[in-house]
Amino acid sequence: MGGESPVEGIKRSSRLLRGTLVESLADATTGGLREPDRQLIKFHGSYQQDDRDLREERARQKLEPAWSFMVRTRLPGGVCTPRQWLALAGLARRYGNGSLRLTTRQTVQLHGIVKRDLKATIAAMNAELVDSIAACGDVNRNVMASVNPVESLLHAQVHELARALSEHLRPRTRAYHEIWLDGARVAGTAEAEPLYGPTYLPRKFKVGIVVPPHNDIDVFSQDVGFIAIVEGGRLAGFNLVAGGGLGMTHGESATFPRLADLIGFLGPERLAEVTEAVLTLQRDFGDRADRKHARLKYTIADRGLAWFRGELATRLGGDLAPPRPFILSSQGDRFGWLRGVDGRLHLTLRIESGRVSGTQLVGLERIADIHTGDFRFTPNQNLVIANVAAEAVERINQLVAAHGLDVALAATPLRRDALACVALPTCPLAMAEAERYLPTILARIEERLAKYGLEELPLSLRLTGCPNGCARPYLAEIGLVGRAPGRYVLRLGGDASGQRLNVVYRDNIDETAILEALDPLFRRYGEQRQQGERFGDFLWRAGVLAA
Ligand code: SRM
Ligand code: SF4
Repeated sequence: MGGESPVEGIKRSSRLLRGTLVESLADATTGGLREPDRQLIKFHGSYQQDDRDLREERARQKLEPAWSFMVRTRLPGGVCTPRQWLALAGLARRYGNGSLRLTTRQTVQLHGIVKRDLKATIAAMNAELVDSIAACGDVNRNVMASVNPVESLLHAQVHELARALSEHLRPRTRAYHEIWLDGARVAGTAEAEPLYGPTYLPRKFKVGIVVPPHNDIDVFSQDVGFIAIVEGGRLAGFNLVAGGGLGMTHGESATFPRLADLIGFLGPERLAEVTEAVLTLQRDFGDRADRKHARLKYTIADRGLAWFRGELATRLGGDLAPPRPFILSSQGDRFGWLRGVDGRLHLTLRIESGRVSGTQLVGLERIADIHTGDFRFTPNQNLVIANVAAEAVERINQLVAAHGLDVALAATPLRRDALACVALPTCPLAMAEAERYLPTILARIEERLAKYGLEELPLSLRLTGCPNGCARPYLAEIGLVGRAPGRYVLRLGGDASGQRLNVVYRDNIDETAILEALDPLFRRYGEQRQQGERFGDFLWRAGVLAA
C-alpha cells in the first residue's frame, strides 16, 4: 500500500501530541472527543470507549453512545506502593466504575471515567507519582519485567533496569504536563522528540525483560525482549530477541502472530543503547501506510533477518556477541507465600481476569493500609503483595481470608492460570465475550477434564474477544479467539513456556462445538500421556496437530 495512513497526518500536525485536546475536553455538548483527538489521547494513556451493552438502546433513543474513558497507568515492571494502590482504588470509586483492572502488561486500568472527570483523575494519579504517558499510542509501551519474588535480589535489579528503560524511552513532549497537570508552556525553548521525531513510531512498540526460568512476560511476544543471563549468581547480561507480536486479523493471511528471533548477547550496561537502536530502526523502516502491517515483526518478516541484523550492527557499530544458553520452563505465576533469597516474604494472589472490585477491592485497600512493602502486578493479571514484614503476615492472612482473596488459590490449575482479555462491554474491538465469559467456559471445560481425571493437571487456557491477542492466546495450550458473538477460533498446542505458537484446530465454532472438539482429545490425553507431559506437547506427539 502506498501513501500514508491518516494517523500519520494526525500525529504530524498535532504539535507533539497536543492537537485540540484542550478544546475537545472543554466541549460540554458531547461526552466524546473530536476524531483526531481520539487518536492523540491514546499517547496520554487513555482511550475513548462506549458502553457496548447500551449501544443499541441509545441509538434507538437517538442519543450519542455512552462515551467514557479508560485510563491506563505506566508502571514499569508492574510495581506500585500501597499508597499508590489506595489512590488508584479511590479514583476507581470516585470517578470510574468501581473496579481496577490489572492488565497483561503489568499495569492498572480504570474504566468508565466520563469526560468531565478525566483531567481530575489523571491529575490525582500524577499527584501520587503514577502517570499514564505512553501507556498507549505509537510509542514504547509499559516495559515489562519478570515478577520473581524468589530471586528477589535479581528481581530488584531487573525492575530497576525496566524502570530506567521506560524513562529513557518516554516521549519528551510537554503536552502531557500542559493538558493534564496545568504545566506551563516553557517559552522560547524549541521542543523536540529526539528519539521519536514528530510522527513517533509507525505503531505500538513493546519491550520486556524476562528472568529465566519463568517466562511470565512471554518474552517472545515482545517487539524487543531481553532474557537475563545469570552466571555465578550475578546478572551477566541479556540475550536480545526481536520481532515478536501477536495481533492478527481474521481472514487476512498477511497478518499473523509471530515469535521474536534470537539475535545476540549484550552486557547490562547496553540495554538502553540496544533498545534504542531497534526502536529507531523500526521508526525509520516500519510501514507507515498500513497500520495492520506496521509492527516490527512485519519489518523483519518482509526484509529478512539478515537485513535486520545488518541494520542493527550498523546502528550499534558492530555485531552483538552470540546468544548465551538459557532455559525457559514455565509461563504462569507461583501462588501463595514464597520466601525470597533475601528472606523477605511475598504473597501471590490469584485475581481472575485481573478485575478487582467489591469485597476484594476493599480487602486490598485494608491490606494497603498496613503493608510496608510494595504491590506487584504480574503479566498474568495477578497481584503480589511483596516484601511483607514478618510481623504483618498473620494480619494479611486474616484480611485475605476475610475478603475472599484466597478463594481462587484453591481452584483447579486450569482456572488459576487462565487469562481473558477485557472485551465487552468496554473494548470497541471485541467480537465476542472474554472476561465475562471466562468463568462459564472454565466450568464447562473443568467438567470435561474431571470426566477423565485430569482436573488437577496444569493446563493453560487463554481467551480473547478478538484476534488482537491481548491475553496472548496464541501462546496457550488452549487458545480461544473471538470471531463473532458466541463464536471462537479454537487453537491448540502452545508449549506452556511461551516458546511455541499454537495453531488453529477448529474455526468459528460455538461452545458446544468447542467442548465436543476438546472432549475426545482429553480422553486420549488421559489414556496416552507420558509422565509429566503437558497437553500442548501431547497433541503434537500424538499427531493430533501437524506443522
Ligand atoms: Fe491490547 C488494543 C486491552 C495487552 C494487542 N488492547 C487494545 C484496546 C486498547 C482496544 C482498542 O484499541 O480500542 C483494548 C482495551 C480494552 C479495554 O476496554 O480495556 C486492549 N491489551 C488490553 C489489555 C488491557 C488486555 C488485558 O486483558 O489485560 C492489555 C493492556 C496492556 C497494558 O497494560 O499495556 C493488553 N494487547 C495486549 C497484548 C499483550 C502484551 O502486550 O503482552 C497484546 C498482544 C501483543 C502484541 O501487541 O502483539 C495486545 N491490543 C493489541 C492489539 C493488536 C496489535 C497488533 O499489532 O495487531 C490491539 C489493536 C490495535 O492496536 O489496533 C489492542
Ligand atoms: Fe479488545 Fe480484542 Fe484486545 Fe480483547 S483481544 S481487549 S477484544 S482488542
